[in-house]
Amino acid sequence: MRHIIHADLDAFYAAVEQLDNPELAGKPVLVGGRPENRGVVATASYEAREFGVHSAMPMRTAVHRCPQGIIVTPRFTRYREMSGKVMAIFRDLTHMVEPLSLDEAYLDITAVVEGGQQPLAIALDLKRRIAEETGLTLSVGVGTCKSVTKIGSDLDKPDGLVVVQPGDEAEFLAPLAVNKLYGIGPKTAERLHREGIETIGQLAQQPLEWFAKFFGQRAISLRDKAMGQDDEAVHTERAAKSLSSESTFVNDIGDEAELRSVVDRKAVDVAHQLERKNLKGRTVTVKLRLADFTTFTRQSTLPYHTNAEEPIKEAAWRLLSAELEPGRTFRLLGVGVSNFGEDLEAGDIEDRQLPLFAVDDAFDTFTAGPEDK
Ligand code: TTP
Ligand code: MG
Repeated sequence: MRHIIHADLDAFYAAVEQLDNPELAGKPVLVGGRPENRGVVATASYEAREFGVHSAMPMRTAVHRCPQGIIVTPRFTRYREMSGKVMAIFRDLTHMVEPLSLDEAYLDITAVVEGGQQPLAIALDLKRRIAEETGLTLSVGVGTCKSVTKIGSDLDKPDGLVVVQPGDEAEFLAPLAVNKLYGIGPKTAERLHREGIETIGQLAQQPLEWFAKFFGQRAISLRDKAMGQDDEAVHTERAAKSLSSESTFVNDIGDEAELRSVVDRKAVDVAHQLERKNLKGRTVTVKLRLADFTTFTRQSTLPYHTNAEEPIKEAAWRLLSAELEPGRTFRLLGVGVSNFGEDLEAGDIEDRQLPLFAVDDAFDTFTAGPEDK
């Protein structure tokens, strides 16, 4: 049997701001872009959440709901630094840590439990260390599988602690709404409601054939999760799946020539990283942050794997130039390469003679999303 902790810091960006500026302690803090720049809320302190403010809300709406809210511009470098301290404390407890974002991780504590410590004592000790050594508060879910602990850490926030004893998983999940299950978004929840299924317990009672019809490929995995029996391991030290290089500018850049030279530098940097690691990739991604902190990525897949500078530069520039608009300025620019592999027939020289782009361009957009997610 596994013993797992899911740990997630409370109101992370806002908590760091309150920690660094004691005048903000106990006050409604809105971290994000300015309302006049059409900024969005990255996160809000719990004092501000009482007014109905939440992540990804336009700052204009947030200010309307919570006029006394204090707007703070995000400081990503500082958040990354604090995240490093927190993850180091996690790794001091167990080397089996799977970070999910800057403020969130799964910890496999099986060995610690087998060494004689109680899961509850381990969790309390972890919360205390985080508080004492960083000044932040941590919410923790403890249990025998990932899906249960992830729900647990969220249930009693802030400063939460939920321990689900072995054997109690299904009973713990049963009364909760289906949308709490990882993998069930609003659309699936709506489809389930139409079938009369509101709770995880009602879902777990359905026969396997029903799951297969309703969820297709995901049937087994979702059934296991609904029953509190998912068998997913905590994945540590994943091999790098992408390499990237990014810069945040002191002054936002809008000038085309200047942007082009930044893209070229970032592309060369990534190409060198690939070469040093003896890797080639097919997918080129640019990451962009606008003046209002809206952050998004655009990507394009090459018809072959490469670590050559030119095709990466060209692909990145093509993606960025499609995003240029009069008056639009950029605060951050990054270039990444992923989708690693090797083409048997294509050497570096042949690479350059192949057509540059395939058609399966894809993109995803998120607003002031958590970094590195
Ligand atoms: P979360 O852990 O989702 O949120 P949180 O830590 O602020 O609050 P909670 O107590 O509910 O855990 O995300 C961590 C950080 O990621 C958050 O502080 C800010 C950032 N973030 C965004 O920038 N945009 C978003 O839409 C979300 C959800 C988070
Ligand atoms: Mg959090």
